[in-house]
Amino acid sequence: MPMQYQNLFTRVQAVGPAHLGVPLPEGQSNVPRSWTEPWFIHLMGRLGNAQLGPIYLGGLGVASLILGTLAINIMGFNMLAQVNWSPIEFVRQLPWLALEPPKPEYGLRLPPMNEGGWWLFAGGLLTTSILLWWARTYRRARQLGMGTHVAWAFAGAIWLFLVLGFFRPIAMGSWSEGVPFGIFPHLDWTAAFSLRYGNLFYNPFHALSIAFLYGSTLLFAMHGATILAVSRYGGDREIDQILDRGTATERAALFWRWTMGWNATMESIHRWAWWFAVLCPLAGGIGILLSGTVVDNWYLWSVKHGVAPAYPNVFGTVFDPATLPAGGKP
Ligand code: 07D
Ligand code: 07D
Repeated sequence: MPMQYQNLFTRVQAVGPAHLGVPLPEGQSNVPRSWTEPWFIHLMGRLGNAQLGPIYLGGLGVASLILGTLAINIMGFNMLAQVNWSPIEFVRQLPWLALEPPKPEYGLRLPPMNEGGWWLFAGGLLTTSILLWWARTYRRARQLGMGTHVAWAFAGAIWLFLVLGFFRPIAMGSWSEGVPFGIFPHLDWTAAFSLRYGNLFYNPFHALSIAFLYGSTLLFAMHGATILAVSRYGGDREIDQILDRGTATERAALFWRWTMGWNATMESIHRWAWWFAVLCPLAGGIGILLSGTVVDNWYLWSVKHGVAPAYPNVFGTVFDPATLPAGGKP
């Protein structure tokens, strides 16, 4: 059979009049109509919908964008200062530059601006910006009479973000526990965190988080592929297929019963997707919050609970190096 109509890249673009959506009540948008007159870009249509706009810019959106831009600018200017205000060096070294949190000495106190103050300030602005954007997703969904599932999924990611930079540093009593802003520096922090707490692989919540991350890609692949495979029967019109099941849904369901004996439904697959995606940062955040507060060394914790075997006793008793005095023996 030739590779006919596999529908991986093709996208039918039916061009019609702009879809303006529902009218908004008086005072609901501060955007002049002329700004939001939709336009069409063919290339955008290859990825999604060709129609751009109308975009809603309410108070929450504007405030979020302003604070977010300020935060990114503070990070950028701190990095620029570190390379002596040379734009060329800034671009060249950008992946390695960082705005670091304060030193441990400062605890949760306000440090001088150049010793972590800017980190705290930028972090506060970024957090406020993200929370305002969350409120925007909530309010826009309500305005459209939708459920608030997107907002609550976003809240899952925000939970992990807040654990990393806010809740855990507070629980540990020091802003120095926070993550630096920077492309590779935040990866160095991640690797160091794992080492400091005795290898994060032995943290069961990290494992759960990974299972949901991998599960999300598996479900996404299965769902995306299934719907594309029945789009020739209208399977991509998912709502029609839930309400009036038709031939596409029947086939898709039968395919999975044939291949694995069981099938999700047109509705339940989206519940699976939502829960897998949300549980990834939710479980992860729990795992991070427990590190250093409740558990100091995940490897020794695992040995103690019979999850991991102890190394053979060739070097005598194993101590958690973090509990030893600097460079000393127990
Ligand atoms: C594809 C949606 C679009 C979003 C994008 C990210 C910024 C940052 C700021 C230069 C899937 C936009 C990026 C606005 C620019 C400055 C100062 C989402 C998509 C394209 N990480 N992380 C990345 C963040 C943490 C880890 C990339 C943010 C934890 C590892 C990008 C946060 C830990 C790897 C990035 C955050 C961690 C990355 C690609 C916040 C543990 C990679 C992200 C706010 C969870 C990968 C060089 C992506 C990489 C990567 C952003 C937190 C680990 C720069 C904003 C502290 C191991 N992270 N990250 O595609 O290539 O996301 O790094 O919490 O390998 Mg990270
Ligand atoms: C970061 C949520 C916050 C993001 C928000 C977005 C903007 C930008 C701009 C749109 C991602 C804000 C957005 C500001 C807007 C634009 C343009 C979500 C975030 C609010 N790990 N690990 C995880 C694996 C190891 C470590 C999770 C795998 C090592 C640490 C995930 C491996 C060490 C942490 C995961 C592996 C280590 C994690 C992240 C393999 C390093 C965390 C889930 C195969 C040597 C985080 C409990 C997520 C966590 C985390 C995967 C290995 C360290 C499942 C596959 C052993 C410190 N790791 N990891 O959704 O929750 O992140 O851990 O080796 O903190 Mg890990």
